[in-house]
Amino acid sequence: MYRPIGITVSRHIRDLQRLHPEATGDLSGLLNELIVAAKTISAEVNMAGLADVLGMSGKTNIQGEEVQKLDEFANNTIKRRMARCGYLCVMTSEEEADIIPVKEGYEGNYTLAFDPLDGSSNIDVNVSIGTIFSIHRRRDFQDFRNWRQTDQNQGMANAQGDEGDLLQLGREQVAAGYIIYGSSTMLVFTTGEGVHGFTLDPSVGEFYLSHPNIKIPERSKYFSVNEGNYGYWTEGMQRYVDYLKEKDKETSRPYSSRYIGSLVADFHRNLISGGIFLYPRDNKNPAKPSGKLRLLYEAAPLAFIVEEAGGRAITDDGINIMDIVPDALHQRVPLIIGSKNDVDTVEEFLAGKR
Ligand code: AFP
Repeated sequence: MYRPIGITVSRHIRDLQRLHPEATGDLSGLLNELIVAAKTISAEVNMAGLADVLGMSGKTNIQGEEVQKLDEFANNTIKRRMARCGYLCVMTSEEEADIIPVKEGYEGNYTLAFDPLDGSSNIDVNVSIGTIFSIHRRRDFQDFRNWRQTDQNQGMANAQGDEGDLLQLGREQVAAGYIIYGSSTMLVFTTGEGVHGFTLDPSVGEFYLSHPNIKIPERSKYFSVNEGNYGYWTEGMQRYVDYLKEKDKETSRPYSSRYIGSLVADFHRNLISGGIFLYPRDNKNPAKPSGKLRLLYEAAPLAFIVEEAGGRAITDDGINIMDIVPDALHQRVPLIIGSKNDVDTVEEFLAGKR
């Protein structure tokens, strides 16, 4: 069978590295290891109905949610592979209460925050799910690099990273991305040089560049929100969603509603076709006054991607997601993310200007 010669993700990563003559290749190596973990998870997800991997593991995670077997598999796959990859100093997972140290002697220059399987309540019903990741430099990046390049015998005070290395601004990310396990498996990521999408050819086990330089349409006609929570929202949020449903030809209203309940899937559709995703704070659950979604594992990495693609990501009080200083590993934030003009509009409603 004829196959076009595609650009593989590893070649694309090498090409990106060439743009930075000072690069050591560590970030490239890290991304390549992560991609191997993603392929392993993709293979398992594709077997979900056949192998004994559906259903609950019998455990509960830090969020108080029941852990699915596939969640656990994805978490362990990333954790075990990345702990010895040699490029990380510390990790954190949406599934684990505490930081995850790397294997001693394998400490590196970067940190990794990941949501191993986002949208896990959709696993058993064959709906798209995904893995999200966010990469920062360790805080003492330059010292560590110098130390590694010079006299290692002097010993570094602490080669392992700590929680402070993980609680960095979204704006400080050096790479972020997601893998969506959908009708095909796709990897979408940015290193700050545009957003690029790769589709997995399962017959050769390789990701090929299929969506170069993704740009999110400036205005859309889709909105994604769990409208079941309408009665718990602020008045500004209610008025905005009412506005989206009004008839007005000039602004292409009413918008169409599209909500999967799997952030990666909702975000991916909006990124490609245009759209706005909203998970505002609500007064339904006093234990979660800041909304549902997690800053480090969901909001910040997707904010980096959407900004690189020309869109915006803010909280429901207008703060840029990339500018929030995290104060806890599992911090939640209200999230409004998507096409630029749509985020501008909702911001006006929330600020009481409309
Ligand atoms: P699960 O991983 O528990 O399915 O949660 C998925 C998620 O974190 C995110 O992927 C969805 O956008 C959001 O929650 C859906 O939340 P609601 O079910 O409250 O709409």
